Amino acid sequence: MSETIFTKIINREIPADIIYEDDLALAFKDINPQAPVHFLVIPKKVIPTINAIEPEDREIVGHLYTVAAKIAQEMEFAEDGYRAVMNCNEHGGQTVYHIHLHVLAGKPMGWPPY
Ligand code: DGP
Repeated sequence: MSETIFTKIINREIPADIIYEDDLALAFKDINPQAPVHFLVIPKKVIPTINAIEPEDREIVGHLYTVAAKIAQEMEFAEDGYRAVMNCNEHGGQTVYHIHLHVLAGKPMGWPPY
């Protein structure tokens, strides 16, 4: 599996503002925030895109949402609401090929997202 900058963040080879970590996942603030709150929840396992998710990854991928909701409760934006989204490949706007859940909050989100 090809590694990305997110592997370097997991391995503490480059700095990031890490807000949560467990055996399966890491969450850190996005370097280019698109909302008052914008962080990424990533699996420690390298999975390049949504298309590469295998059946055995179901627990890991589901866990990303559990982590997002836990942080939303802790940061007290769960009730107001938030956007949790994963981009896939070029048309999805993906730039880092290690799946990541964007969590955006702190203001009403627009829809459609373009
Ligand atoms: P996407 O376009 O969905 O692949 O989102 C990638 C996000 O990753 C983008 O919002 C910016 C963020 N990002 C890229 N490089 C870094 C980095 O080195 N540190 C942090 N904290 N975020 C990064």
